[in-house]
Amino acid sequence: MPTLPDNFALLPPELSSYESSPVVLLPVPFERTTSYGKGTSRGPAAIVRASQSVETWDEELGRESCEVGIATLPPFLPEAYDMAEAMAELQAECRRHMAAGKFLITLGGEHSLTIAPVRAAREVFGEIGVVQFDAHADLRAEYEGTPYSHAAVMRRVYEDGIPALPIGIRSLSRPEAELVESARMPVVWGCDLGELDAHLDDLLDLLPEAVYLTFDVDYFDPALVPATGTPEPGGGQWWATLRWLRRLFERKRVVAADVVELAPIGGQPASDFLVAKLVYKLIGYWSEPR
Ligand SMILES: [Mn+2]
Repeated sequence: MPTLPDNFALLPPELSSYESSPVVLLPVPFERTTSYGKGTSRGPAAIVRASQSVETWDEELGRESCEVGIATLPPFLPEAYDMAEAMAELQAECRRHMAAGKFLITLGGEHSLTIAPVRAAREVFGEIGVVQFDAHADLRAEYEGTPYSHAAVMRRVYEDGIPALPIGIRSLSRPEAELVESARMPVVWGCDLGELDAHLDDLLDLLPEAVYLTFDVDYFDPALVPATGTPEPGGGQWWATLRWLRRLFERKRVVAADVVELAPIGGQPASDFLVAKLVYKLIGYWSEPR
């Protein structure tokens, strides 16, 4: 069987070269601190593979979003064993592409990696906020001995002084709940997603103009995305989520994004396909005229 190019959506060279593409995908098959189900290291390859079956015509936007140009980089894995050093390596890699003017979408990998592109984005774009789609608050001071755990990533963002809007949260510990309360974080709980249309604009107004989007795919209901390490019932649905994402890209300058925590299940391609289509939708919304 001929091997497929490792290229998102099987785009021809004129639509996927690094030089000519404003959108750059960075696969980061990074998995070190996952605590329950494993397999996020196989996420990026599954997303790229599934993307090769996604229709490039977007019927909602009435165009082929890929015509903007989408480059897929080779997978990047930090070499350092130490988590702080590994994240610094990834941060430097992300900063390079952001500073080159690219819209960088990092494909995880586990959620711990998000701190690297967030810090890179702040270096390059200055004041930013973070919009977090997630089932879990990820606000632990540390988890299983490391402050760089996937379960602590938004705590690092918080301690960096970066405001966040967490959406879809339905799993957290008592200390995390107490931090949400004391820091008055504007959390959109999973059970309140049904009312988000009425509040999203007001919530986005709380953030700076430049926003980093981190999308943990366990945000979705596990009926839609079972292929993730720590699935939680009662998550987001497809069409409503796309509506909120489109609004986010209309209202804010989304400077970079990541899509993390897909842990593919062999023989069940639905999750992989959904996540690939989600990435394509982000590119479509990003490239809409504002
Ligand atoms: Mn998460």
